[in-house]
Amino acid sequence: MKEVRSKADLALHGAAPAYAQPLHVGRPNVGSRDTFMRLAGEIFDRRWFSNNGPLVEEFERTVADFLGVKHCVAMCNGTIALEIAIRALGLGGEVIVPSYTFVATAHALYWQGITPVFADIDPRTHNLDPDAVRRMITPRTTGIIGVHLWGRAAPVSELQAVAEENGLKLMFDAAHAFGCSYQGQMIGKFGSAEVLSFHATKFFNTFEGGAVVTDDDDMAGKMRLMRNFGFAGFDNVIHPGTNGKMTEICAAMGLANFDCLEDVIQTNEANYHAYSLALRGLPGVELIAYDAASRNNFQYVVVEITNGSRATRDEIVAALQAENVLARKYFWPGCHRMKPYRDLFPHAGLMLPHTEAVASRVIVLPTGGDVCASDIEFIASVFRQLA
Ligand code: T4K
Repeated sequence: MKEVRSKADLALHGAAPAYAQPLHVGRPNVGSRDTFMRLAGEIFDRRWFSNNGPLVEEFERTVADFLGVKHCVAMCNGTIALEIAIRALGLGGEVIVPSYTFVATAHALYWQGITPVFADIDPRTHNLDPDAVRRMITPRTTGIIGVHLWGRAAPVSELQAVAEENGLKLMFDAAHAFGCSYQGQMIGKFGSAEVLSFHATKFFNTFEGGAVVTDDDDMAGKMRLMRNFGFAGFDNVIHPGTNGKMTEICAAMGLANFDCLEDVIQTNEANYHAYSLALRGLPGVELIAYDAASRNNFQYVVVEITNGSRATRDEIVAALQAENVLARKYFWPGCHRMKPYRDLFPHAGLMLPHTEAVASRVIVLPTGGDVCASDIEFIASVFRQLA
């Protein structure tokens, strides 16, 4: 890494970028390579690569025990896991979701002919606002999907109350929240089901992967059928289905990564505190807080740029990217402004003022094992020069 330069020298103004190789948001966390290689060797020896192999079964038990849930149904990715959970739960018509989320939450509904109806968020938590959810309920509404954005729990109890009062089903997109807790309980226990993503960029990865966790025996049974074309034994299809299976090599990665969960949290938490110190006191630069009473995985370092800053969010992102620090504007511009949903609801923004404001303020910064103290100091220096 180069020495910190003056504002005039920022790469934006023609100097070479500080990093020859990009510093990414979402670098995969890697656990025990020895465990992975050993398990990969066993896969070759067994010649059993997919279709509910022994490693997938072990992985499912490990995840279910870790979260304290009855069932973990492992899948090929979080998006398919969402789609299958949505079908198994019997959602249809309209389902209320936040717009401020990764687009997969909305796509998983729309792809199945269900209308995602976007409700606004609480600007403090970036999660669904239960009152905004109430306002979006119509006679066609069948359910609510809460998202635990950044691993911070959605308002689970309040959303449960809204669902019960209105006869709606409730499930959660917990793609960011593996290893996090809410009121003393691991996320994974809430609603009818929760959906995890184990994508490479997530706190915990299986290269690609996902799972639905639930205490509901009936739903788990249906999802096991659905992820394997509805097969119940050779030649016997008893349910419509798709191919949502997790492979053995992905389960091996998951088992190898389990050994390092706590180490990753420690690294992420240390980075988070280093960012917090380095950015402290900068006007208009606010690092989002994690609730000290909950377990967090600290996978996302999320900064909001507010009016006090001299530079806009986009100017800061451009300056960082020019230095090869690939900071991200997650989840800009909000699902409702993406073409498929803009076409569906051209004026949705009128109902989503907090979503629009937050989406225009957020920068997500690199963290994980690839990021060291001097990187954080450099990134903070870019903020200091601009903000
Ligand atoms: N619900 C929510 C709330 C989600 O956030 C997501 C996924 C889902 C559902 C769906 O789950 P999956 O079907 O994905 O399991 C990334 C991820 O692709 C996506 O999984 C994730 N959310 C989202 C928040 O972030 P992009 O478009 O930013 O990905 P990409 O390819 O730009 O990768 C981000 C950075 O990570 C890159 O700068 C490079 C780095 N990277 C990426 C990969 C894949 C690596 O260093 N190594 C790698 O192998 O969406």
